[in-house]
Amino acid sequence: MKNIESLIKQYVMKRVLNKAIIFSFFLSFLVGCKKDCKNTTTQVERNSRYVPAEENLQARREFEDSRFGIFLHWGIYSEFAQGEWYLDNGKLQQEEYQKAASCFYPILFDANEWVRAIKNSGAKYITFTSRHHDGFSMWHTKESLYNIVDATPFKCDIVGELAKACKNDSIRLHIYYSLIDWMREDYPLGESGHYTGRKLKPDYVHYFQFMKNQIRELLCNYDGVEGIWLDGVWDHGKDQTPFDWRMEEFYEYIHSLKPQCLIGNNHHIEPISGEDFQMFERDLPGENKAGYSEGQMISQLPLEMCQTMNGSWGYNVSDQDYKTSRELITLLVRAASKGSNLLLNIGPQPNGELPATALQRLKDIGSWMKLNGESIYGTMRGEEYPWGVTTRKGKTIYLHVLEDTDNISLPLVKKPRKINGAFRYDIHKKVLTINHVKQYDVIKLDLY
Ligand code: H79
Repeated sequence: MKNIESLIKQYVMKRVLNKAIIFSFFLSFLVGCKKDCKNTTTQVERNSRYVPAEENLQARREFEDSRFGIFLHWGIYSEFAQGEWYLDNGKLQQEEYQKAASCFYPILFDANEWVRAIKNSGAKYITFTSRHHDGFSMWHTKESLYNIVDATPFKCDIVGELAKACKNDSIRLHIYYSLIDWMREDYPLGESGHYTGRKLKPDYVHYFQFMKNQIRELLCNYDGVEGIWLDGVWDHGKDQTPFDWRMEEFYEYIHSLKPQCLIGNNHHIEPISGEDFQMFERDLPGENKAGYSEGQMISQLPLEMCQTMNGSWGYNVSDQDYKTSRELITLLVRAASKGSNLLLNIGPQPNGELPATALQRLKDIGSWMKLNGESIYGTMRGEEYPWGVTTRKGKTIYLHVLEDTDNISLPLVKKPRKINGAFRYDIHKKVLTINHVKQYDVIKLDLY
């Protein structure tokens, strides 16, 4: 039986869990510590042909400092409300699926409202699906009539609206762009998209040019597109003759248009020359629970893990399995402690609204970030301990206590010249008792 005192302690603990604790040291403590370097490359990676421009390196630093972004999967697939793979999963015919375009009219869509809600969550960037595997373009492309302006009654350039809203609210915009196309004849059929009934006239030279033209539109016609997020390389992962996506050429083209544009590719392998950040799908860097990151080494580039708020990317009406706010905040903290951004996904509804639960989660994360953002933004990766994780910035170590515990131990790598003090971040300036300093190798803190 627990006594009353410990019950009270547990109650208090639950209320303050996830609150960061500042623990600050003098610089001398950090000298010689391996972890004291940013992930951002300041020089060209070994064996790399790509030399990032100065403005690209600056963009990498800003991106890395931002630590938190929101992923939006929105397209005509949202109308079927069964996720973004429904064309393939549902084995739909092309002609039937396309009818969704003719009735796409998201009457409640307001780019400014989306951006406001996202900004208030503390996120610093948005990654938006300009074109998913179903090949439907969410901007007024001249490369195909299968787009939001020419093929829907809505006739509103969604990428354009978002770009304006992001600019107004000073939030970065990245663009998701699928390398797969389940509708076009010239896309060489891979492992997915076999049931659409389209004619197959594989012509990668032609398709590659189409993609380049589309990317040029996205980068040059809209102000403020600062990143390209590519997806689909795995579609040709099992080809007998390795498929040549000509990605390095693609990257060169992108950087020739906009040197500062950050390129990432969800190919589930280590970055190749020309990429500016490394991404991890549904896993923290170094983990492979979702099964996409087997053997994927962690590079020196900025890192980004993407994860869903519920279990789906595109709106899925039957998926109410949302992670709790606490789980999402913990994920953000853990990502930061791995030196990684978190790109957290929302699937907007076909009526143009963000789901109410997603909005609530954004609010909760925002409240937490207002108080504790200092321990996340602009931090470097830290360490993992039984009680939680750390992040670091300059002379400060932020301790994120994620487990119920009354006291914690922080092993020190090097003897600090002086310890300034340990503060409970949530109740400012309350100095914690340092119970035990044994030759400066372990510091023990009583939390209550
Ligand atoms: O946009 C979201 C997803 O639609 C897309 N990436 C995220 C961000 C994505 N979908 N699937 N994947 C990434 C990887 C899954 C690959 C598989 Fe398959 C699909 C494994 C089995 C089915 C393709 C087809 C590879 C093997 C068969």
